[in-house]
Amino acid sequence: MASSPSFPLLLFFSPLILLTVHPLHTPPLSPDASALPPPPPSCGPGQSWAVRLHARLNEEGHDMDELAHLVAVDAGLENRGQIGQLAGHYLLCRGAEEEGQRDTRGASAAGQALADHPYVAWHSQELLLSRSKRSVAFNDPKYPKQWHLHNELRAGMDINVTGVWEHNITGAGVTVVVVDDGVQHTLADIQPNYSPEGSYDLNSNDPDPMPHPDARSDNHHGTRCAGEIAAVSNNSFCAVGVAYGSRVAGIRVLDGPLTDSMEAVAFNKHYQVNDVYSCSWGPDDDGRTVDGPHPLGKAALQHGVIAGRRGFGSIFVVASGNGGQYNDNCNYDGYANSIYTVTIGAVDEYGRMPFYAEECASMLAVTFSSGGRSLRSIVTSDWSMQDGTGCTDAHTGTSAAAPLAAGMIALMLQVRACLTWRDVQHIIAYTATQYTDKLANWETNGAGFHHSHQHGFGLLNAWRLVNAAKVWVSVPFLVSYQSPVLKEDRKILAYPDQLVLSWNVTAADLKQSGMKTLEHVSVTVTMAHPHRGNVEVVLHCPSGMSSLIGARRALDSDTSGYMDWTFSTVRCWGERAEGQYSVLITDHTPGEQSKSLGTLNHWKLTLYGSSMSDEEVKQRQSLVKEAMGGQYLNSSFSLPCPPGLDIAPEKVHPLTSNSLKSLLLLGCFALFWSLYYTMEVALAHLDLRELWRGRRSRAPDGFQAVRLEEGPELELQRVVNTDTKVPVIAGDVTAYSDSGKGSPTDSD
Ligand SMILES: [Ca+2]
Ligand SMILES: [Ca+2]
Ligand SMILES: [Ca+2]
Ligand SMILES: [Ca+2]
Repeated sequence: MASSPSFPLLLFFSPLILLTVHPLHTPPLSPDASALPPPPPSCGPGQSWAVRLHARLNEEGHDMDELAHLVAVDAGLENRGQIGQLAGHYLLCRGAEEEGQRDTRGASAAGQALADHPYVAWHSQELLLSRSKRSVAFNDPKYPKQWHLHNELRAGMDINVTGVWEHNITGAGVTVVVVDDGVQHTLADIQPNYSPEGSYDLNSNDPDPMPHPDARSDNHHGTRCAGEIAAVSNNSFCAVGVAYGSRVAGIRVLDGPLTDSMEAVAFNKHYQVNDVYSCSWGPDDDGRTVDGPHPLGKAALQHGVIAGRRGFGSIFVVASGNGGQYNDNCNYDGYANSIYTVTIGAVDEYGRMPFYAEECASMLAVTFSSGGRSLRSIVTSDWSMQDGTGCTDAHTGTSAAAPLAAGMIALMLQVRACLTWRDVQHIIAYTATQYTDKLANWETNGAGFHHSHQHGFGLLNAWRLVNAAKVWVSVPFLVSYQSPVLKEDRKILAYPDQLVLSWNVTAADLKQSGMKTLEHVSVTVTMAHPHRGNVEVVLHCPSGMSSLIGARRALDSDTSGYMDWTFSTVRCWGERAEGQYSVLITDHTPGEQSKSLGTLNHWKLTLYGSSMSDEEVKQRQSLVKEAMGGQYLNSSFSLPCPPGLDIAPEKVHPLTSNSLKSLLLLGCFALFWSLYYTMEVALAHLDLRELWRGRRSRAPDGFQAVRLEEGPELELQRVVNTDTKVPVIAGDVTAYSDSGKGSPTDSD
């Protein structure tokens, strides 16, 4: 604090320093600029007067600066020059020589002199104005540590959300559901925002997704994700969620054996209540698994985007996976590959790709999470069971990234509730930001979108997402084009040679669907190879944009090749659909340059897109760019929203084993009761009544037993017998292992 006494002095003299230094260091731009030094902004509280000179003086041809000087001298003040761009307005200050002798008498004398002065039309002694920065301040003790919301250390390395909150956009009216190992909804940071209507427990088949204590004390995962999304603000407890005004629900499904049918139920659970499904889990990230949703899960994802959210479509957010250290790649993860999901990867607090992060061609965007040992992790809620305290600063992995994206999508849906599931993906592609990271191989596609396998379209930016959402008109409906299954039975050539497959999509091919521009492009392949991790598959779109859809994976020594595995890419987003597509397949098996070890049996190409022309893509790009100033958020601007479909209430499936049992019991009970009642009426006048009363007294017990069997809600039971696992949709299901417990995508 040694410098503190000199600080006010420095401030005081700074105008004089400016006055003398300025001409020396800045060559005058014009004679005018050199004549008048810039006026200092202020001369201390209560020590300045703003005056306006009579306009007629100017009209009479007087030099206003000179007159202002005369006025200042008459009032015992100093002229500090014209105020900004206001002609005839001057700032007059009490002189430096009066420092230390200032008193109110001197001040009032100056005021009186100005009041009496013939040149002065108006004057005012300036008072300090109380103005607060429009920055959000919370009393939550861990908010200062939530760098992903406001990174003071590294500018730009946060989700840029505070400006959105200042516009009172906090996710109000939107429900995000965390599909995970439960949500401890009794926590102070969760309870006020908890949505029991959107919640369910599929592991215990009851409506309450409360996590269960477990041997490893790790069923904290869902609660941590829920806190990132909707932790309550300003409650003096722990942290703040990205969408702290949204509601958060929980579907408990990861704490026990997971089946395809359970997954299917989870993806559509309460889908008129839940808007966004946050899924921070997926197949094993071991660098050799090729798996994704099975037939029922796939059907449920598809049904969710058609019927969820009154037909606008459920938004499924999935984490790209944590297998980075095993060379894993999210193109081998069917949840990430799916066109129905928003695939989100992670970057650390520097924006760099962390060791655990997976990359792929279907990555839509990235957001923040943990990094190396010395880097900060995500501060969020925690369960308070077992070792938990209700608050943690150690949430990690792509698990922590996906909920941040889900929260940002909730903010978008508040400003525009009728965004479809595809609008959300489009807006992410249009607004995610590109930046420098040495691991990112950015490429700009034919429609002007930048994409990297590591960072998708870039870093999610809440401000940009919400401003674009505000002006976004829904894209035309989804259309697709599928090539025939192309039988090849060709040898996969060894590096540096390659097997080249191509398919030309003509204008006539697209005429029926009306597709003009692309969204996802998928390639489904069946190939035989003794070590499939050595095979590399690259797709070239007509523009020449390349996607590494099948990356090499050193640990994947599987000998069965691929059975109808669908790889997908978002890298041709917005490009023209028409033209020639090529698939380049290379065998990188070391030392086998001369041999052909594998065979490509057959493949097909699927294009997804819409009738949007490339002109319209450009128009939307400039509209989004134009909206980034925030002018639409500031104004009362709003686009009309269609009402959405009237979707029938969720079907309760009557023919599950549990419900059949209940029905049977209910039937038996009804039969018994009617028999009893008939007999009682018949025997009413007989003396045997006492005997029957004895039986009747047990009836309430019987009744209660039936009530318990009925339960509060009949659920689709998980199918235990695998023989009954009938695919409800035909077609491409990859060779899959029996689904075990999905792995939460923590990095630890
Ligand atoms: Ca429960
Ligand atoms: Ca809080
Ligand atoms: Ca993975
Ligand atoms: Ca996806």
